[in-house]
Amino acid sequence: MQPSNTLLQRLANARLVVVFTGAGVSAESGISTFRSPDGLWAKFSPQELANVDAFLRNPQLVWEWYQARRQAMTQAQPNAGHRAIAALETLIPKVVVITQNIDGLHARAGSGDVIELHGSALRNFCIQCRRRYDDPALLTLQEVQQCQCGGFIRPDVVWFGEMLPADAVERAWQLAAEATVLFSVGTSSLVWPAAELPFVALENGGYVVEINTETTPLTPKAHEHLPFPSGAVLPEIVGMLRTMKEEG
Ligand code: BV8
Ligand code: ZN
Repeated sequence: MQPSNTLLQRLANARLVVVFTGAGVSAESGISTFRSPDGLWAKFSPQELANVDAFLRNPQLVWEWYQARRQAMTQAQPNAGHRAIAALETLIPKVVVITQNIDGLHARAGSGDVIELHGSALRNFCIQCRRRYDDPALLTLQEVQQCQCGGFIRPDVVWFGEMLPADAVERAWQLAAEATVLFSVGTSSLVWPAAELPFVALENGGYVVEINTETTPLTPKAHEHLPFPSGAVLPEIVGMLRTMKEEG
């Protein structure tokens, strides 16, 4: 599982490291990914649930799906991979996490700069007047709730067919273009436009390292593919980088 000398050298001299993550980085926290055999989409297709038409057609069903997922997220703990990503901040001048995940685990692990490209399951808003409903008590109610205006209250996540938050997109694409090293961790690299980020880094001279137990459409283009669980390989990389820095 040895990270290459090239990677360690690049990290030792890096100004900016971007860590782009997907559901795989939370798998070792016990949170289901989307495409694994027992994954979320094995039971339901995204078309049925993670889109606004599904919500309007059956708000209670979609609300219950998110309540079940949020329950798992709030009960889960950040894993060694999340913590290693947070520890990178002590070794590299600037580290930014750009995540597709909605579980909030990077922030809970201590990462100080997290861009949530697809929103957060820990926040809600009214589908009609867009009023925010961030009261944590809402996350435990099994019945979908209605706003005073009569609109249904929905999770603050980006559904299929919806635009990503413009400010998050602008900053994420800028950072990917400036990154000395971009890690792509635990993502199938299939959902766009997020999946474009590693290619933005590649086009701008960034060193792209994919950490994924499987291969993905990014694998052939990445500089390195580390086919190991993120919770094992990230602590290894951070440990070796720390030793390098201490030895000067
Ligand atoms: C938009 C939030 C339009 C909600 C999510 C045809 C071609 C190209 C694009 C499209 C197309 N048809 C439609 C589109 C667009 C569509 C899209 O990309 N569809 C895909 C399915 C083809 N995209 C959209 O709709 C986006 N919006 O395009 O807007 C528009 C344009 C203009 C104007 C108006 C509108 C919005 C997409 C966002 C959807 N929301 N999530 C929620 O979570 O409920 S998507 C969701 O799935 C994630 O956020 C993530 O982005 C995506 C992929 O999941 P991953 O995170 O990668 O997880 P996955 O399970 O797939 O993979 C896990 C990986 O980890 C695996 O590879 C596994 O091997 C690995 N792994 C597992 N364990 C470990 C591990 N690796 C390391 N260690 C381990 N331990
Ligand atoms: Zn409302």
